[in-house]
Amino acid sequence: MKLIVNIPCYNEEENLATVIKEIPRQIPGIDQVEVLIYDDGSTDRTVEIAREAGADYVISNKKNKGLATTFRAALDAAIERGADIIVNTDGDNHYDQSKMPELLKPILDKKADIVIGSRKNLETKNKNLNKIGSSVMTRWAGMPKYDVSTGYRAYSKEAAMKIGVYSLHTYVHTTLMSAEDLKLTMVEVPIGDRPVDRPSRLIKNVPDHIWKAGWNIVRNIVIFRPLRFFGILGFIMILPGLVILGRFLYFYFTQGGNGHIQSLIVAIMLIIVGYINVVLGLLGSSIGWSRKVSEDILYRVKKLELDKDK
Ligand SMILES: Nc1nc2c(ncn2[C@@H]2O[C@H](COP(=O)(O)OP(=O)(O)OP(=O)(O)O)[C@@H](O)[C@H]2O)c(=O)[nH]1
Ligand SMILES: [Mg+2]
Repeated sequence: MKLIVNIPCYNEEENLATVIKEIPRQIPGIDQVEVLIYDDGSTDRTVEIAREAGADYVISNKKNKGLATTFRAALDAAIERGADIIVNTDGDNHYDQSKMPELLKPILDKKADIVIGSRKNLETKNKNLNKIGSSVMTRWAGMPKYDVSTGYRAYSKEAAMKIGVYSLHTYVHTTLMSAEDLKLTMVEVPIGDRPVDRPSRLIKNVPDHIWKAGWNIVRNIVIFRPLRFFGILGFIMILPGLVILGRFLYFYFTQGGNGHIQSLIVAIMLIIVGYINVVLGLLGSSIGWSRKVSEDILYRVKKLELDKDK
């Protein structure tokens, strides 16, 4: 059983050595632990520090491609290098690497496909943003109430091969929605986190992050729950449209058909736009089925490639 610990990095020269050295190399149930650094075009000494601190693999992008894109590439790179389980952690020393055995246990016990390291009871830097993200994901995406923003997670090889990353910003929300869509089993375990005072590499400023992450969550709700999203919007318009139309018809038949033409126009507009939303939901749902087929084909191709290399 081989574990590969992935660390996506963008300018992490300050803390990366501490993180790599804290990763336990002996873990019960695991025969081999390796560390893979995916450097995303860092302009500081991240690559040299990674090598000096004992990383087994260092892969570099020529230029910065963003966390979500690099995360998917890092999962594939770990699978190609023979990982049976992949743990993702961050390069800023935010997470306690000694909690790794607890993070792995549910996968080793075959009780989970993905284990989420939860900071629920702890003080985190972006606590309020995380709470908002979590509540949107619970209410609108129908997700259980996880710590949705944590990067400290373990993935079984099968889960890592299957999950989709439908984002260009952060991978944390899209991967959970994809896992839920794929009916993978997710388990949360409490992990420690440490305060980090270096500026975030991901969050340029809070409004920019709310815009990018918020838009990303909405887009993923449209991808994974189109009928729910457009259906609710549609009915929010169709129902008042019908009430207003009923009122118009009442006056039409009781008061001889004069007046109230504005309410007729509003009612018809609401009903038409609402109907378009329901149709969009149905179309989105059909597109969702072809996405599932494409994901399944991609998974089978990856499996064939792996078997060929054996
Ligand atoms: N590959 C890649 N990694 C990045 C990028 N931006 C940030 N990272 C890495 O992703 C991880 C998380 O980034 P952070 O800067 O710690 O994000 P944060 O705002 O602290 O968010 P949390 O750690 O989740 O609280 C770190 O290991 C970063 O080095 C990027 O553009 N590309
Ligand atoms: Mg961080």
